[in-house]
Amino acid sequence: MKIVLATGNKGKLREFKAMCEAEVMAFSEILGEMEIIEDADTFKGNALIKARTIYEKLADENYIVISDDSGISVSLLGGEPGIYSARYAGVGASDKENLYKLIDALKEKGVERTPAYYTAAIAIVSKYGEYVVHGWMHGDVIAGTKGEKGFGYDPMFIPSGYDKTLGELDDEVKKAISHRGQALELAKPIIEMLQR
Ligand code: ITT
Repeated sequence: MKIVLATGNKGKLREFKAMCEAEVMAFSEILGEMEIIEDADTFKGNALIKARTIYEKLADENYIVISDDSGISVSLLGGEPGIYSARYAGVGASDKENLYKLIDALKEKGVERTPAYYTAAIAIVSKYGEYVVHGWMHGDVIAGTKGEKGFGYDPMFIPSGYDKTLGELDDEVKKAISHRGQALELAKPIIEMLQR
């Protein structure tokens, strides 16, 4: 069984490749680039849409498809941007545009630092059926950026128990505590079972 990642996000791909012991490839290596409409109202729903779409396009029972739908939620903003994290500054917005839109939203509220959390839903689709697991990472967002590591909202996110942003902390730290890392720990036994 071959593992295919149903994501076009380079930051996610890099993290998955670093965290998975098994060999994984991006769907684009087989199918080329493709736009998938993510119109569900939950992380779980959107993760399933992505994994199902790629599994159906591959049309080969020898594949296990894994997707990740994720985002950041700020309590002060009623959970925004949440499932809209990738298009917070508009459809097709870059990571930087989304990041600065969130910084502006905090500045408008007059806060320098406020609680937030990341969510990741990982969906696994194979000939044996569908599974979804979740992971979370809590911390604070700041109204500015520090560091260049990670991707997306990482330069403004300080995980609980740390005094630096994910833009400053090493990849190994993020790998151990991240929403994606937590979800993948739950996904690993399922993937191993499907490969037997
Ligand atoms: P795929 O759907 O192709 O996987 P995407 O970027 O559209 O890629 P999502 O719809 O799941 O992915 O949106 C997730 C957004 O949330 C992403 O664009 C980032 O801005 C942000 N995000 C998720 N995980 C993150 C992380 O670990 N660090 C920083 N930002 C993250």
